[in-house]
Amino acid sequence: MPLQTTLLAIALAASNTPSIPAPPPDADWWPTDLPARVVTPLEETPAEHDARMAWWREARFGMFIHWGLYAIPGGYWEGRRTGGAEWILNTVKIHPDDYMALQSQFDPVDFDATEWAIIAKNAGMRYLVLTSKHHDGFCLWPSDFTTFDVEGTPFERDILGELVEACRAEGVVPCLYHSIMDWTHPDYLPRRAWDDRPGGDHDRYVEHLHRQLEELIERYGPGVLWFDGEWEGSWTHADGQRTYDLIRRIDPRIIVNNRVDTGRTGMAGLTRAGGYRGDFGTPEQEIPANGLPEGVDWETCMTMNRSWGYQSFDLAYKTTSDLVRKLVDIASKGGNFLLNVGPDERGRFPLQAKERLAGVGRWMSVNDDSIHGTRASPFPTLDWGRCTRSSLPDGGERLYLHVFDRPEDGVLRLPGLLTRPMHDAANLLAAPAAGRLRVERDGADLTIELPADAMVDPIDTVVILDLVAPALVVEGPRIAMASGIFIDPFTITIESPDPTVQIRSTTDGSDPTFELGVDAARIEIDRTTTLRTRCFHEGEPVGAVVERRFERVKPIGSVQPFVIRDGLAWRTFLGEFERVSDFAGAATEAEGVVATVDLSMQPRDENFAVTFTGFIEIPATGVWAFALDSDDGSTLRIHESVVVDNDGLHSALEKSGTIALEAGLHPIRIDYFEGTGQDDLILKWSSPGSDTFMRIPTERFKR
Ligand code: H79
Repeated sequence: MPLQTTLLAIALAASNTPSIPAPPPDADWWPTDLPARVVTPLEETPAEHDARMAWWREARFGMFIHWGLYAIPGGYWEGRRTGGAEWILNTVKIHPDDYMALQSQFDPVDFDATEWAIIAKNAGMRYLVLTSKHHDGFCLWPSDFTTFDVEGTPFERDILGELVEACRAEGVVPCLYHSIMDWTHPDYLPRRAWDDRPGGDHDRYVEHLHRQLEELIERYGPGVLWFDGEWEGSWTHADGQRTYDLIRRIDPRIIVNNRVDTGRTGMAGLTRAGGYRGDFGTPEQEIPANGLPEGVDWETCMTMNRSWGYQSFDLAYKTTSDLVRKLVDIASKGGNFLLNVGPDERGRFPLQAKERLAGVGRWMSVNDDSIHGTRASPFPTLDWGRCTRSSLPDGGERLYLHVFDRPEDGVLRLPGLLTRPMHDAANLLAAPAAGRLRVERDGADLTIELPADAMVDPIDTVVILDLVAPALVVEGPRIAMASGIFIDPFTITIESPDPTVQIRSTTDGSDPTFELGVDAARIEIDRTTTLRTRCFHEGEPVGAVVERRFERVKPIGSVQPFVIRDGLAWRTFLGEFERVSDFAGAATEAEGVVATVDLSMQPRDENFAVTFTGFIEIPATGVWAFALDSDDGSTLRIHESVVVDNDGLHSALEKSGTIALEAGLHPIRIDYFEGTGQDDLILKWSSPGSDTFMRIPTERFKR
C-alpha cells in the first residue's frame, strides 16, 4: 500500500474503532469520557494525561499471562531439564527452525478464556496483560503479517480474541504484552550466535512490528500495550518515539509502558530523565524502596513462582500471605502490581497458582476498598504494616491502616500525624459496625488501640481512620543539601513541611529546643559544622531530629606532569576476581591506551580486570562529584585516595563520592573487574553546584 493510502486507512480506522469497550453496568471506574480526538503525547495536557491514566491508577492490581509455544517444552529439551521457560530458545541455543516446529504441536484443548477472566476478576484484578507475542516471535492471534501464529497450529482458534472478549464480559480491561526482541523473525537483528539464517533488516522489522501493532489495536482495542526486549542495541530511542507516537495516534487512550523506548533503568525499571516515551515505569521482580517521587506511575511485575512461562518443576510459589502483603506494599507506595501466571501446554493454570489467586481474592473480597482507587501512604514507614488512603467527599481523607504485625501492646502508632481525626474511634474494614477502636493523641502522634481479638485477618487486618483533612505527617525539616565537604562559605535553606510547623536548628551539636534553637530558614555555614534541626508544632517537638555534617576542606593542588598526551593507559588481567584488591599483584595480560573509560579493550567476556591510569583535567576549582556505574566491581582513586568505592561482585550498580580539587591536572586511577554475566563500566562527573552526573568529555583524560 502506498504511504498515503496507509495513513488514510489508519485515520479511518481510528475514527470508527471504539477500541475500549462499553463499561460493564456496575463498573464506575471504567474509562468512558476520554478524548476521542487524535493527539500526540506532546500535545496532551496534564489533565488529559490524568484522565487517560485514571482507570489504570485506580486498578492497582492486574494479571500477567505468559503463554506461548514454550509451554510445550515447559523447561525440558530433548529429555533434559534445561530450565529457561519462555527463554528456552536462548537458554538451550535452539535453532529457530527447530523451535518453530513446535507450532505443529500446539493444541491447548483445555483453554477456556472465560475461566481465566473470571479467575482474574475474582482475585480482585482489574486488568489482564496477555503475551500477544513473546521473544520467540510466536503470535497468539491470527495475524495477516506472519504464518508463525496460532492459526497455523492444530488449535487454530484466535486465543487472543477469545480472551479479549471474555475479559470485556467480566469487566476486566484486556491488555497486551508485545515483545520488541524477536528471535525467529527473519528481519530481526541482532541474530543469536547459533542462528545461521541469512538476511536481517532492522527497518523492515520495525515496519513489520508497526503493521502488527495496528492490527492488534484495531482488532482488539487493548487498554495497555506492554513492550519488552528493547535493550538490544538495534532498538533506538527514535524507534521508541515513533512506535509510541504511532500507537497514540491510532488510539489516544492507550497506555504504553516505558520499555517501548530506551529510557529504562535496568530491572529497577523507572524511566531516566531525557524525554523518553512511556507512561509508566516497570520494575521487574522487585518492589521499589520508599521515597519515590509522587506523580510517577509505575507497575511492579512479578512471578508467582520463579518462572514467567510454564515449568512443572518450579514449585517455589510465594504464599498467599506474601502475595497479599506485596500487593499492599506496592499500593502503599503508589504503584500497581502485575502478578504473573504461566498456563501449561493444555491451557490450564497451575493448581498452585489457582489456589493462591483464590486466597488473594478472599482477602480482596473484604478489603478491596483499601486497594482500588487508593493513593500512596503519607508515612515513610510504619513499624507494624502499611497505609493506603483515599479522599472523602467532604474534603476529609480516609486512611486504610494495614496491620501485618499487631504490636505486642496493641497500640498502632501513627508518628507525626498532626491532622485531626473525624471521630474518636477507628473501625475495622472487615466489620465497620462491630469495631470501635479508641483513637488518642500522644503529642505529635495519633494512637489506635487494637485489641488482640480485633486482629481478624492474620495476613493483613485493615483499620479505617477518617481524618477531617488530608493527612499532614511531619517527619523532619527538609534540608536542600546532603552532608558533605565544602570549600567556600555557603547558605543552606531549611524548609518547613507545612505553614503550621516551625523549624528550630542548632550548629553546636546540641538538640534543638523550641526556646533555644535558632529560628532560621537559612543558615550560613562558614566552618566545619554539624547542623541539627527539628520541626515543632504548637511549641512541641514533632518528628525526628535531622542531622547533617558539613566539613570545610582545602582543595587538593593540581600536578604538572612532564609530558602530556591524550587518553588513559590501561592494563588488563585475567582471573576470577571478587574484589579490586584481588588483581593488585597479578601479571599484566595486555596493555595499551584508550581515549576514555570504556571496555573496548576487554580480553574476554568473563573473569578479567582492567586498570586505567593517567590524569584528569579539572576545569574549575571546587567540590567535584564522581559516579561509577559498574557490573561488577570498581573503584576510583584520585591522588591515591578512594573517591568512589563500588567494589565487590554485583550487578549494575552506581556509587558516587566527592573530592575538593583545584583546577588543573590530577592523577586518577580506575580499577574494574568482571566476574560472570553482564559487564559494564561508566564513569561520570558532576561539576561544583550541579546535581546531575554527566559523561566526562574525552579531552579531559591525559597521560
Ligand atoms: O517476559 C518476562 C521475561 O521473559 C522478560 N521480562 C519479563 C516480563 C525478561 N527478559 N529478560 N529478562 C526478563 C531478564 C533480562 C535482564 C537483562 Fe537487562 C537484559 C539484563 C541485561 C539485559 C534489564 C534490561 C536490565 C538491563 C537491561
